Amino acid sequence: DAYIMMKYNTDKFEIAKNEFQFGDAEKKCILGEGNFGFVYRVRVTRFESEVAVKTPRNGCSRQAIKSLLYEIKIMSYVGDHDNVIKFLGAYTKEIKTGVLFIATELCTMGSLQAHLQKMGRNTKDNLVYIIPQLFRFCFEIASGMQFISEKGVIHGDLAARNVLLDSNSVCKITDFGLSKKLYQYQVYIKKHQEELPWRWLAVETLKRQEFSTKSDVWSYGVTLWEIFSYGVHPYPGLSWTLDFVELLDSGMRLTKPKNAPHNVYNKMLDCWNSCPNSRPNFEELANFFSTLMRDSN
Ligand code: ACK
Repeated sequence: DAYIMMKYNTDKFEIAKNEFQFGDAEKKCILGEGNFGFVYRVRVTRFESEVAVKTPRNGCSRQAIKSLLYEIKIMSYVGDHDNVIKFLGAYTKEIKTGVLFIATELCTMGSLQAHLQKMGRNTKDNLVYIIPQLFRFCFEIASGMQFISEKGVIHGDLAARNVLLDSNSVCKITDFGLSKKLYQYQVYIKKHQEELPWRWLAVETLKRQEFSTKSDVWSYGVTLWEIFSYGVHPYPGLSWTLDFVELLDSGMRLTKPKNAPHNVYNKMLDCWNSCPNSRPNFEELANFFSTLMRDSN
C-alpha cells in the first residue's frame, strides 16, 4: 500500500528556519488563507525565486498539523510533474509545538477558478481565441491526474479552486491527499454542512464514503463543467440536502454549459457514469483533450 510506504525524506527536503525570509510583520505578503492557516510569498535563501510557504495558524489543532505533515509526505512521495504543484521542502523541527513551514513553487496567477471568472468577464465572446486555452487547461489537469493516479494516490478534492496557475498560466494541481480530506470531510459533515464539497463528489462517495481514482474522475468531470462555465459554482441555486443523492441516483446531472462543444459535454457525462468502472481513465481523458488542442490550433 503506497500510503504505508510513504516517508518524508528529511535529508532531501528539510530547510533550516533561518533560510525563510518572511519579512517584518507589516511587510509579510499573504497569498491566501485556508482553514489550516496562511500561505505567504517568501524568499528562501537556497532558491533563486520567491516561493509559496504554507504555515498553520497559532493554536491550530494537533489533527490539523498531522494532516499538513501527511500532505508533505504525499507531495514528496508523488514527485515532480509539470501539472502538479512542486514541493520544495519544509521546516519540521518544531512541529511538536505547532511550528511548520511548507514550501512549494509559487503560482503567481492564482487559482484556476478565479482566472476562469476573469476570462468570462473579459473575453466571453471571443470563442475562437478562448476555447483552445480551455482545452489546454483540461489537458493539463488530466495529465497531472494521470501522474498522481499512476502513483496510487487519490486526490479526493479535485476542483477548479484546487488548481493553481503559474506565471505562464500552466495548471498545477494542489491540495491533495486522501486521509487529510477524509478527516476534513468528517468535520465538514458534522459541523459545517454547507462546506462539504458535495457538488464535486461522486455518487458512491456521497452514499458510502468510497473514494477511488474513479471518484477523482467524477470530480474531474465537474471541473470540466466549471472550465466551460467560466468558474460558475456547480448546481447553481441548489443547496445541500440528502435529496441530492437521490437526484443523482435517478440520473440528474449538470446541464451542458453554453460554450461546451457536444463531444466535450459527452465526456463530462462519461465521467459521471453511475458505474465507476465505466468512467474513462485519466490517460484517455488526456489523449482526448490533446487531440482537441491540436485540432483547434
Ligand atoms: O485561491 P487562492 O488565491 O490561491 O487562495 C488560496 C490560498 O493560498 C489558500 O490555499 C493560495 N495559494 C496556495 N498555494 C499557493 C501557491 N503555491 N502559489 C500561490 N498561491 C497559493 C491559494
